[in-house]
Amino acid sequence: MTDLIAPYGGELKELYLIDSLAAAVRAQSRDWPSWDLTARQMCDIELLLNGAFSPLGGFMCRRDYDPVVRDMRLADATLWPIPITLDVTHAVADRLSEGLQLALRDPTGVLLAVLEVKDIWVPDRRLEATSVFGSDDIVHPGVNHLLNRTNPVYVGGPLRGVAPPTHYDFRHLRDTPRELTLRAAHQTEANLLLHPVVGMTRPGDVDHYTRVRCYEHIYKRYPEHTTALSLLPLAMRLAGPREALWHAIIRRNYGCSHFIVGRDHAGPGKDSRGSTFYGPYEAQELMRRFQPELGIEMVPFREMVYVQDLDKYVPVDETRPGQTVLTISGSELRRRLQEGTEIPPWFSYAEVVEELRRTHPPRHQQGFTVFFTGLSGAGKSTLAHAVLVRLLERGARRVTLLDGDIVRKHLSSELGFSREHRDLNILRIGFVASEIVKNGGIALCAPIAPYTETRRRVREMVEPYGGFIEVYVSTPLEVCEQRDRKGLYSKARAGLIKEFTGVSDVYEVPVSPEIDIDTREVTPDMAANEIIVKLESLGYLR
Ligand code: PPS
Repeated sequence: MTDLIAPYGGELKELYLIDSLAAAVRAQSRDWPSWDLTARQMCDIELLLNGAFSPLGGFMCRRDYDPVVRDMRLADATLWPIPITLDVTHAVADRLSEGLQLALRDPTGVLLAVLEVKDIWVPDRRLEATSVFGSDDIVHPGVNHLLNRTNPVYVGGPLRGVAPPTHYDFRHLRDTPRELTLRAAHQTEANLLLHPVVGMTRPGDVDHYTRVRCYEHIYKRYPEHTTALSLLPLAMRLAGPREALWHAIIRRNYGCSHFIVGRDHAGPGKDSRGSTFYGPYEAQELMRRFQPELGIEMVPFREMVYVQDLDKYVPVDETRPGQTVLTISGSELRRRLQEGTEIPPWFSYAEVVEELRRTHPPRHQQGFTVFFTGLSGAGKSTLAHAVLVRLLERGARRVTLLDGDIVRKHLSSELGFSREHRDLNILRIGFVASEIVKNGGIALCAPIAPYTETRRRVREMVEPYGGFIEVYVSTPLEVCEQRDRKGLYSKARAGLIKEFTGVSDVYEVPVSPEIDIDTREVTPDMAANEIIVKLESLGYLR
């Protein structure tokens, strides 16, 4: 036991109350304000409560948050690169004051922990983005989450844990830092930990069920008793170099002595100008600089490539001129999976490829959404119906039409046309469409959907499960107004309808829709054809 690695900060900060106190807190919590944790916060709280985020004892207050954002240091100067904060709405924050207890519940209402409120503030999230991520480009998933998804008010204070979040999946692979360190101590030969992140990873990533099944296959390839596999319910921020330091601290808390850092650790992909956010080995450089303070040794990995002549993988800078070097990038792999084309045996184990193929059927077996957007009277419903009929004529696919009017009757009957209500309406449509697509169906949606950001969110809800084809029905306002089939434009002009899109409310024109159709120029039949041809060329129909 003596060679166990000490937790970061010297002591494992497990924040759970003993059972009798937890029961008492649960009873008292009835009268306390309450907050239902978001998916991100569910991950953070699990790792705060089980000690993986030691030495943190709760969600950060400003005195820690400010120096962490600025200099990667807590108030007591301990190195800590990522803010761990609890973001809430103004409505909840207004009910809080210093010294109050805030009950933190999972999405089903189960009490997980209590936060003693010490600090409430509205952070400068743009400043946080530029400091932590080095950018405020919303193509960066971490920046996007921070600027568009994070609630406006932060609440800080120490936590007392009542119950750990419940997981029903892969229970045999979930360990707390204490359990994992003890296991390592008993199995002294075990020297490699496979520790995949299963909380929140990059949007569009392979889902965690598939990834864990792949890891289970890989794990079996290691000599027995040398390797452990355990899942880490972490919500990644994709902050590249800063994230590498954070992951190192967490791994140290799980008892690791060494930590492998690759070429682009926790990289967020390309920015909106097509360049990478961080330098190729920037994470390794930062790790090297702070290694003594982190107390965990980095094992740097260079980019590996397959050399055909040698039939083995070598670091890219050790290849010689004349050798045949083969690589398959992430996007190339996705392309091959989508098209059902070959994935060579040197790339991965057959059982892993098989696993990936099962969850990545070729596009013509995937579901997809055709999302029509445009002004009232632009022709969205007419086009959606024309496409519906084409798809039904072909047969073999299940199609659902979520027309604006139908949705407002059945799903959104209580909603009006304020920005907030329109957003709710569109997000409901997005939710239903994503469920349809997840199950291999086709969803045709035809709301006005006037806001770019909301349309983007719907795309993000659908794309993990299948295709998303945005059709901008670009019939100009004058023409829609002239047609005025429902007489709404004239009412809007007369001030009888408030917030009418195009007249007294904005319509943000799509910047890069997959298809743009102006109904002045084509008949509904021709337009439906164009859409069907596009779907065929993308591989969703054949
Ligand atoms: S939104 O913005 O996407 O939530 O709108 P949507 O659900 O598609 O509903 C649009 C239809 O509602 C009628 N209508 C209005 N439209 C825009 N602005 C205001 N204020 C409004 N009030 C009622 C209108 O008939 C729209 O139907 P379409 O089929 O688009 O013409």
